[in-house]
Amino acid sequence: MIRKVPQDFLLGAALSAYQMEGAAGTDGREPSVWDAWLARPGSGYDGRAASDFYHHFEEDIAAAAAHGLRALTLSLSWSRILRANGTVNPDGLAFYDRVIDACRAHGVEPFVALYHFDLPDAYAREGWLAPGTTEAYLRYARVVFQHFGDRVRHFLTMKDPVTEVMQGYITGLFPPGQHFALGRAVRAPRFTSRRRASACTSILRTACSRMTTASTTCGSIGIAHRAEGVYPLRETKADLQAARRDDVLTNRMLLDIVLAGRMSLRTRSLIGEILPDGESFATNDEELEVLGRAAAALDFFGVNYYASHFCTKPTDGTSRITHNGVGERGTSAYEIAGISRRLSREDVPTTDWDWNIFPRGLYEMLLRLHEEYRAIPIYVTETGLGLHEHPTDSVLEDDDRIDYLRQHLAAVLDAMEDGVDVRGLFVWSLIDGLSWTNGYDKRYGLFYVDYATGSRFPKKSADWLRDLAERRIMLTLNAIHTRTTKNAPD
Ligand code: BGP
Repeated sequence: MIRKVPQDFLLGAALSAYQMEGAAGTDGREPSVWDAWLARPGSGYDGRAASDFYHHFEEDIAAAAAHGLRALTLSLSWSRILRANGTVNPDGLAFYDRVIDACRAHGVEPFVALYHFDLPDAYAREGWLAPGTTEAYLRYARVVFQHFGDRVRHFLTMKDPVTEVMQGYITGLFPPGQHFALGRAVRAPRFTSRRRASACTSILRTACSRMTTASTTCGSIGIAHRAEGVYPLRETKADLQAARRDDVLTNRMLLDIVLAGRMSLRTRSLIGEILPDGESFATNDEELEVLGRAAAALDFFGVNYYASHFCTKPTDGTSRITHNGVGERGTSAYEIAGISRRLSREDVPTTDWDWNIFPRGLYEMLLRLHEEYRAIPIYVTETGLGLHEHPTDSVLEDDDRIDYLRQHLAAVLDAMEDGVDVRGLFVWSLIDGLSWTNGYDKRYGLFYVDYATGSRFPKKSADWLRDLAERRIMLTLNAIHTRTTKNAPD
């Protein structure tokens, strides 16, 4: 089947500061929580050098442009820009000036995320649960908007807070490394969303209104969430309940807050079901007013999508997580008492890291956002496939990645045909980089990075994307996304 990709559909790729920049102690960058986290005994890898984007950004951005990519999402490192003592580091701003100038020189639109997991270490103690952290974030946001607002047209306040919260408070795989702290997992995103969203929006608007002239346009502001399908493993009452409970924690709560600016009664009742005894959950009028204003002011929504999840009833009252961090298929386990146990389905292929490859989940999530929340422009801000890769003479035939991208782009085109306003797709990732919980052996890049020498070369997927960007025509298999199962049904 031949699919046409609209000319104005943005094809891009994504990067993040901590995973790619390296140069951890260079030009006054202060420590982030990830420096300390990966320095703990037995961690096995760290982000000190990463892909050295810091010294290779010109080459990387030029290569992206030469492969037809018209946009990049990149995150800024907060601890490069604002010091713990509250002063601005001019060298940090100067680095990102050079990056943004390189994007503009190559005709690549930068989508700039203020934050992608790398909290400055100065706020490690209570993290996002401490009011001081959000105050500091707002000071940082003000500096960023005032400095870059005249050149950057798209900002993201944050990438993927749900992953940060789930891994930080449930699985213990991210800092602060807590396990099964459900009360905190529910409080953290709500608390930070409220302040962050409202204040960022108003700061950006003020900065923009001051700068908007005949020759500049006011920037748009969005947020990206990992929004993945959560399905019952079987159509039984118990599995449906497990899927609903899993979904409220990983999708529904945040989608309600960010897109609707309130939590429906159904959402609140589901949160009540999963909270442990003694943990309360209440919203007040002030919070609802702020959330409502922030949701109405959101200009676009970013969807990060990698996999979907199939849920069944937990086996007993014990939570268990076994992380497959090395890519040995079939070694992972995920079960949260009182919520769900995630399993694979025989008919759904998985990656070496046990992630279900399920493009229909992306199609159905896009439809869900469109049908259940307000119509808002959507970008798929991350999607991609992690692989073990071993090139021969600077050639890497990553056909599995091409298949993955083809199927997921087809899912997006299907959703667009069904009325969803999707404006573009960013492949995770432009270059190979650090995978937070898997190190450097799980590669996602369109461009291969030799970590020993810093050299890069395009993989077959980069050439495939260049061809797609030029011809705007793609071959796909037939009917892979037929909408048969409702996502996390009520
Ligand atoms: C997303 C993160 C990305 C990236 C991706 C792949 O949640 O926002 O930064 O890491 O997941 O995940 P992983 O590296 O664990 O395979």
